[in-house]
Amino acid sequence: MTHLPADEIRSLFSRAMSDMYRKEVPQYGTLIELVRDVNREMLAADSDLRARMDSAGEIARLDVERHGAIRLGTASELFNIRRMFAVMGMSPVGYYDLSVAGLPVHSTAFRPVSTEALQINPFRVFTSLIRLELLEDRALAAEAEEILSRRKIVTDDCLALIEKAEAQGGLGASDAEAFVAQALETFRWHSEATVPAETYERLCAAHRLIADVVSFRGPHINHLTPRTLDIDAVQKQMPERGIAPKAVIEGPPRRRADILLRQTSFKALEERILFPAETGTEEGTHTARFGEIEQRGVALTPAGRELYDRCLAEARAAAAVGASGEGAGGYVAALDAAFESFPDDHDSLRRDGLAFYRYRAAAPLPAGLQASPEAVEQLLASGALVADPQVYEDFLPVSAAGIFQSNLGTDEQSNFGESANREVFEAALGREVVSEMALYEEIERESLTQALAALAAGEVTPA
Ligand code: OOG
Ligand code: NI
Repeated sequence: MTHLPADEIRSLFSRAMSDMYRKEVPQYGTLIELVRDVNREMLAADSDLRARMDSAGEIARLDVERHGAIRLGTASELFNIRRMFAVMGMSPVGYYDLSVAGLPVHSTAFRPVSTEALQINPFRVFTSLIRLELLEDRALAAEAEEILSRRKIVTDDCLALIEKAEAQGGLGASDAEAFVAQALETFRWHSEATVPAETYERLCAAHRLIADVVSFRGPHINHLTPRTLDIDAVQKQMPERGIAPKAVIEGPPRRRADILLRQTSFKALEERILFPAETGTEEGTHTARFGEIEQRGVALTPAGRELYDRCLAEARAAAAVGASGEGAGGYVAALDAAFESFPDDHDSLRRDGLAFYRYRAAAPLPAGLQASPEAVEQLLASGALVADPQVYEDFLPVSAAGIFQSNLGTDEQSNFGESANREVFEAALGREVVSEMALYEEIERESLTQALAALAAGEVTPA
């Protein structure tokens, strides 16, 4: 039997998710249109950018590129979600400890890992697991655990299809369609809480994230984020379309050679929900779902990341010192100043070993040059070899914490103490998380080997 490729199942799923979220949160549709308009203008105005993205195989993915986020309650939920995403060719990449930012969760990102799969559709889901063990109120933690033990977030039909996919190594077209429809159910919004208002209030008092997970039937998708080529332009135009963004853009400052990830969000909606009551239901409100945009730049090596973390810490410390009345402008100035020492062109980033690239053969080997690793600089200078920046496909814990905080509806800062626990997370997941650095490194190494072989053999892939 022929299987539908996992990459295609992922594309179907990400489209279905986007359609569902557009109906649930109309502002998301507005944001998608704004991002599409800005991207089109950018690509029309900058033919170099267009040509570069086109030959790197990155134009097609831009229009469909999204990431979403969900929050889970138990180890077995994480286990089954991992199996569900595997059917769509998505693996857990990276471990993010958010307890450092006062949040009772740890997370991973499910995403495709190969260059080809990323070019088809890089759909990612930032997935957090709440950590009831960090709650001081042990009785409440036990109550939350009991409530969670009663819910089933994956439908029986979906589980059956996951098992079938695991047994057969994939799904046929009609099974894949049924799987997508069933999987979507897991992420749907439910306006009926499963707990009485009084329980919800106590969960909120422990932490709003805990209430968001424990009080509902399933892990509603809480945002879907399109990728823009100019986040400053989108941020500026958001108010014109009736959307109010948070004050500062998370991540690195605006640069000529974009690095990592810049993100901004609009505040969570206050939504009407119904609590079960002794007689009938009782009305209340909950804030969980929001909108976000992002701009992605080049992935950094461990050395580049260390430099990034240092610059960011410097900017945050400087902005905190001079914070009185300066607002977002003060932070932006501090950020620009702190990143002055960070090289801002791709040749320097590459030569200094700060960022990851993907190599390709672009023109025949010039006479007198060897297709060897020692000749890389000359081959690049001659145009025979091209180094495309590898897009950063992952997330940033400090930025994620900022996004979480701005959307909890309060600026609550709990102190859970730093307590990463990757072993517990991986035990729940049922496998180890993939190292993102190892992935970028392998893509760089493999692409260079292949490009040199192509040059040596006289096979040049036309751009
Ligand atoms: C996830 C927040 C993190 C990002 O883009 O860094 C995130 C959440 O609120 O569940 O989505
Ligand atoms: Ni996000």
